[in-house]
This record gives sequence, structure tokens and C-alpha cells, in this order.
Amino acid sequence: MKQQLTIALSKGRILKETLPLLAAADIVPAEDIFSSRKLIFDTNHEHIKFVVIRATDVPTYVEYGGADMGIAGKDVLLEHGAEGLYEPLDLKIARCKLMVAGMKDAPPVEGRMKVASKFVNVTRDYFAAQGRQVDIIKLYGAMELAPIMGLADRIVDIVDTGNTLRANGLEPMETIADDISSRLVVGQASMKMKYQQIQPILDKLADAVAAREAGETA
Ligand code: PRT
Ligand code: MG
Repeated sequence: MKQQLTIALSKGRILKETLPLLAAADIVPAEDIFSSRKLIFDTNHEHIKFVVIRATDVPTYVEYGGADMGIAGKDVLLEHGAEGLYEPLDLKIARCKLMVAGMKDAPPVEGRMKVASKFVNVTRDYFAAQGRQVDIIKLYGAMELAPIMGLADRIVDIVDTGNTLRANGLEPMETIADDISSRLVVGQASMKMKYQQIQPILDKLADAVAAREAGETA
């Protein structure tokens, strides 16, 4: 007998790249996710459902068993912490970096540096590991604005092309993590209880990732 399996997907920019991988693993939503306001979606498998939620909520759902597995950016996972989660697969989509940035040609900061970010844990850990004392200011978006308005000396944010930094007169200064991409996470309890069902999905997704990579470099 197959048990119910719930997969938590991050809405927003990684969803578009996630669905083709799931489709290659033969898991397809029963209706168009983008044109629906639903939060729960049936799939072509009677026992598999998607929930579509904020990226930052994905590890929380999976950790506490509200979903069996999920897909989220490594940035989100680093910020959340790894407790209760396995991270068996790098989906290699939505690649980017976590960086420290500041105003272009900004002089070194004298005294205690103010750093604005939505990644407060990552920021704290990064500077603490270097013995640098910083004040962290939590923001929920538009981090680039903080140095411009004098709210902070530096920001910690996701950088892809760097266009957003440049367009706002900022520049990347230090790399915190250069291997950010979307990862598949599985709850530790679910992995134990539903291994028979989860393992074949992991295998198919791993194949889909490999095929996609091979296609890209061919
Ligand atoms: O909306 P919500 O608050 O729920 O979350 P979110 O807006 O962070 O989520 P979303 O959907 O925008 O991004 C989800 C995930 O995509 C992130 O957690 C990353 O793992 C991944 N990702 C990959 C990115 C980028 N690339 C990226 N470029 N997330 C955000 N950006 C931002 C970046 O911060 C910058 O402001 O896009 C802007 C453009 O980047 P540049 O450098 O190309 O200009
Ligand atoms: Mg967003």
C-alpha cells in the first residue's frame, strides 16, 4: 500500500525550473499551478501532492513533517539550519552566490560595522567566524537600499549577474558562498517511514538533473 507523500515547492522564481525536473521524474501537477490560487495540488499520482509555499517556509514544513520532502534554495537552508533535514540532492537550478556588498568604492568601515540582510543567521555566523564584530539589521527585501539610505554599511544578499547591485551603485565585496542552488530536502522522519516511496523519486530526480546538465554542456 502506498502512503501519502507531500512535496513542498517554493513559489517564486525557482518554481518554473523545478516543475520540468519533477516532470522528468514523472510527477506532474493535475492543474496549472501558476494560474491557480490553490495551495495544495493533486498530481498524476494518486498518493503524491504538492504544497506551494514561501521558499523560507519549505524547510520548516519538512522539518516538522508537514511535508515529507521539499525544494528550496541553499541560501534558505543555510539560514534555516539543517536540523531534522536530509539534503540528498543538488538540483543545480537557480544558481547564485551569497555575498557581502556595499556602496561602490566605499572605504573600510571604522569601528562596528552595520550589516543589513534577511539572512541574519548566515550573516552572524560569517562575521563571527572571522572574529569581526557587526550589528545586524534584519530586512525583508530590497537590501540594496540600506547602504544608499545610510541604514547600513554593508548588505548580505543573493547575487547572480550583479546587475541589481550595479544599478543601485553597489558592488560585491566578499563571497560567503559561491555554490548556492536549489536542493531537495527530505524530513528525517519521513525518510525512515516512507523510504520505499521516497528512494525511487530521488533516483529519478537525480537522473533528471544529470540529463539536464549533460544537455547544457553538450
Ligand atoms: O518572495 P519571498 O520573500 O518569498 O522569497 P524570495 O523573493 O527570496 O524568493 P525568490 O522566489 O525570489 O527566490 C527564491 C530562490 O531563488 C532564492 O532563495 C535563491 O536560492 C534563488 N535565486 C537565484 C535568487 C537569485 N538567483 C537572484 N538573483 N534569489 C534572488 N535573486 C535576486 C537577487 O537578490 C537580486 O536582488 O534577484 C535580484 C537580481 O539578481 P542579479 O544579481 O542578477 O541582479
Ligand atoms: Mg520574491
